[in-house]
Amino acid sequence: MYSIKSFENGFEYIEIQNEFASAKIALQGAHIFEYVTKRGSLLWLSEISAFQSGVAIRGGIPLCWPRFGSLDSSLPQHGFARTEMFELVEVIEKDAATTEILMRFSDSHATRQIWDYKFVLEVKITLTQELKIELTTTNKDTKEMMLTQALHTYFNITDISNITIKGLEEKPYLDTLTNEQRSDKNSITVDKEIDRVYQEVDRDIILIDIKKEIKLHTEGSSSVIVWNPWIEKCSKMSYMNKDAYKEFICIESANAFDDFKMLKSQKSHTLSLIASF
Ligand code: TA6
Repeated sequence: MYSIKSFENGFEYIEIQNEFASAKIALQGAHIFEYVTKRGSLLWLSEISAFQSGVAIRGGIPLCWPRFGSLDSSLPQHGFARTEMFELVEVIEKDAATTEILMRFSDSHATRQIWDYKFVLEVKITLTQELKIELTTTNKDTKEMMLTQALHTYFNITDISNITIKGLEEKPYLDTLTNEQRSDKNSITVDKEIDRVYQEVDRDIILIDIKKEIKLHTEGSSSVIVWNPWIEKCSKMSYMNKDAYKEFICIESANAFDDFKMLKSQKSHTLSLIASF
């Protein structure tokens, strides 16, 4: 079952419940900010996140689109999709344990003022014992489109000092804190700020927490960002308590930097993630 709900300020979200999972998805940004199964809550959400028009929710899976990062100074950091209102196209309850939600966002006069392209952006979220999110961009313009994007997922963890990320060993990455290109033969552990853009990613990633193991399978992507602000950066982040860095790790399935996509007119590209735990 599902229903459309809103906070006191009118901020709308869809609440979904089936035999395996429950979830909450904001219409703004098609932003899933809660996904819970009997094994626990997969996504981290800031205790002081805003839920207001034009402000990105802090946590869950923000959509970075049509840009990842801030290289394109004409667009907001991580693009504009995460603060735009999506249309709820349909909710399909495929069976007692599987719910599909389709949401859509198209260009407008306002979007063309900041990014002069005609497009359709569709988000399909499938909720069952695993979470699947598919982000499909269709270039409805006559000119070719360059796209960078990310599913900027905040994963709930027990303690940042006690996680291991496997699957990125030996992969080249840009350390955005030092602007160095590096690689590391070891699995990732975190004991300070980390902000890395990995390339040539071609296998599943496993996030090992003391209470669960999360498997990430991505299609349509060969780049991944690993981010935790640690103490100092966390204290400067909007809508984040000072100790929030202990509670989450971002592992972001992306088409970022060298993994950008060129879309010819009428062509589409889908970036998808299946997270299971
Ligand atoms: O994906 C990592 C990152 O680019 C970090 O550098 C940090 O800026 C984070 O995203 C959060 O960005 P936001 O715009 O959501 O505050």
